[in-house]
Amino acid sequence: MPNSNGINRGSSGRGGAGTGIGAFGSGGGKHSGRTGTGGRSLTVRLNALESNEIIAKKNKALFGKAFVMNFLSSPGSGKTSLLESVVPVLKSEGLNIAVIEGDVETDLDKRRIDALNIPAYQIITNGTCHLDANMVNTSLNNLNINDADVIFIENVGNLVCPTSYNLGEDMKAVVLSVTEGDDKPLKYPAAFYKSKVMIINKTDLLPVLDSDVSKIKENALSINKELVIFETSCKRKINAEVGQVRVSDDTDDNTVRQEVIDKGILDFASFIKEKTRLKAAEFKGIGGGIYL
Ligand SMILES: Nc1nc2c(ncn2[C@@H]2O[C@H](COP(=O)(O)OP(=O)(O)OP(=O)(O)O)[C@@H](O)[C@H]2O)c(=O)[nH]1
Ligand SMILES: [Mg+2]
Repeated sequence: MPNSNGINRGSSGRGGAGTGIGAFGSGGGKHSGRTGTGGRSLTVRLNALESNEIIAKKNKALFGKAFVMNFLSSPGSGKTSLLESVVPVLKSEGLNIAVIEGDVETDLDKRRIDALNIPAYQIITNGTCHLDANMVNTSLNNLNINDADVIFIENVGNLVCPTSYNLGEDMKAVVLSVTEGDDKPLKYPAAFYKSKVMIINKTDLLPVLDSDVSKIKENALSINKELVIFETSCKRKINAEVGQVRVSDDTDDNTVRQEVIDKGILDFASFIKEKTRLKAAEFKGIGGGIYL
């Protein structure tokens, strides 16, 4: 029922930082298993999330030394564009990268990643609004991650449902483009609460928008004060710096080329590189718990 402010909160409401249920609740959509009413549907959903946790742990073990980042965002904020921008920079650092793409329909995003000459696998969810651990587990039968230092998972474009599902990743990263409005962290808090990183994308469009980056940050940090924030443009070089990229098709050709690159992309690449180093050290048992 609506409260005195006219706000009708779902039954889950806000809770702690658990594995899904209770941590800002979760959305509807094809995942919710509402086959019954009241207690029965909640039981079905709890069982589904418990099973998901078990498979997520298996995925984490299978990922091995690779640092794994799970991208969340609404459709079109620039997740694939961000990968297209950051992967060549990471390749120039000698890192091996693999990508798992999640979409409701089509392999269009995978085809864009194929152009980067790195291993990629497309999960088509057939209408389901999020990836779950089992889908990712199955994808690992078809994707060679043996050499991977970094694995990016691009979740289905949706700021609600994917937040409930641990895929075995090391961290979630939420991408918010400036065209979406500065109120989105407040309206979709789970995505910001559960992420360690926020990427504010499409900053090249700021001159023609009334969006306020400082307000986006303030709202996001009010949900999660630990968020590490990057401001990026995948289309124009904002605060450009000279960096290096590797684009050769030949896996034995490590030639790098100097390019002018958006500073936010370079900063984000440095963050990934450092996390990858820490994850590998942790995996070898010399990290002393610094990573997690
Ligand atoms: N101006 C501008 N456009 C961008 C930027 N990043 C992405 N775009 C454009 O935004 C549109 C969507 O980008 P995608 O990378 O496909 O977004 P996505 O989040 O992967 O989309 P879904 O996978 O469908 O959820 C495309 O037309 C991109 O060219 C940016 O930094 N600036
Ligand atoms: Mg995409």
